[in-house]
Amino acid sequence: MRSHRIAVIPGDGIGQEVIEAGKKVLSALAEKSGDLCFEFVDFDWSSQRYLEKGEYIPAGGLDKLSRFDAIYFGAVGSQDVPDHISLWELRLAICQGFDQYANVRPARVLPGVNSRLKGAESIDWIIVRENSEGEYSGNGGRVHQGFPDEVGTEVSVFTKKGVERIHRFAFQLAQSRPRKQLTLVTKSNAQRYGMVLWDEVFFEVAKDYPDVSIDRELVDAVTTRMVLKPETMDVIVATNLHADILSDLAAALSGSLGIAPTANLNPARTFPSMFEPIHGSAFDIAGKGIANPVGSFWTAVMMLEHLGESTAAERLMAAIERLTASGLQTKDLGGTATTRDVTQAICADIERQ
Ligand code: GGG
Repeated sequence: MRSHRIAVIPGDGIGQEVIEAGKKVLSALAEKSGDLCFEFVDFDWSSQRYLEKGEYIPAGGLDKLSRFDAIYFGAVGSQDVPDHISLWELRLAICQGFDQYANVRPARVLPGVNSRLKGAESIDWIIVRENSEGEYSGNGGRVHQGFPDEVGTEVSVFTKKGVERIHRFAFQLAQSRPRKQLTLVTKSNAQRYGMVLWDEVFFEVAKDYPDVSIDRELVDAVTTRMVLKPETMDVIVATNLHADILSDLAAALSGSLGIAPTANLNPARTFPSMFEPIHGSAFDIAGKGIANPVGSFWTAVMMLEHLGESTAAERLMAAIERLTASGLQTKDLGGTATTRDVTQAICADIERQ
């Protein structure tokens, strides 16, 4: 029996609902396989906890988390806590604390899903988001607060080490795909220091991967290319902020933010990696039972792949595709199904296979 210890952090809003659904699906998969099991340990780290106890992660929390095989995360964000506190105290504390520098975001139109974009069937991208530095370095400050000459700075930091490792990761990922194509996203026309280093290191690393075809696109231009020529891209590497924005666009073009998954990888495996749907806490629909759990199921597929459970990952992905093809879809995809309907359907499918 292969057993995996999974730390579960549902977090805020619909994170609670979709991660509960994901656990059910993973348990159904384990039960069906007979030789696989998951030990889920729940953590109540959330904005609710912050409001009650003044902290998202308790003392020693990251140390405890470091002993798990993977982390299954929901969402963070609350109307009652400023966003810069919730994001930095929970999601970024884990991503940066565990050096999960490679954030991987696939985008594809699943069977039966309608995109508003003509030609969207050709979307088959993986966006690689630098996940440890850049615009999210936390380097800045505020002085003269409350006075007319108040100043706020937010300084992006690009280190050669940080840039090289994410480009290398993106090249290796592109190399593993049939089209072997990698697009560098940049803004080095306007930002002439960090972004120029970002570009220079990319072209240096490219020499080690001659079989990968490359191109370079400014971040503003790449948005139009994603809409007008989606078939021309494969793997896309972008900075922390640029990739965050582009992946929301990619998810919307693929049908809905509700289906998009993410892996926050520590490729060296010195710490556990963290898997989460791209969407946030969506408090406008939280508690209504209508959130789309497909993003958390696809996220579970990425977690299974990372855990070396490729057969289970393929089985789950096939079940997700049968589900979307069946037309049983939540409101974000134009349907009327609830989170529970979709979860029950996929568990039943896994049981039948
Ligand atoms: N599951 C993703 C999530 O909760 N995201 C919250 C968020 O605000 N993310 C912004 C970011 O990571 O840049």
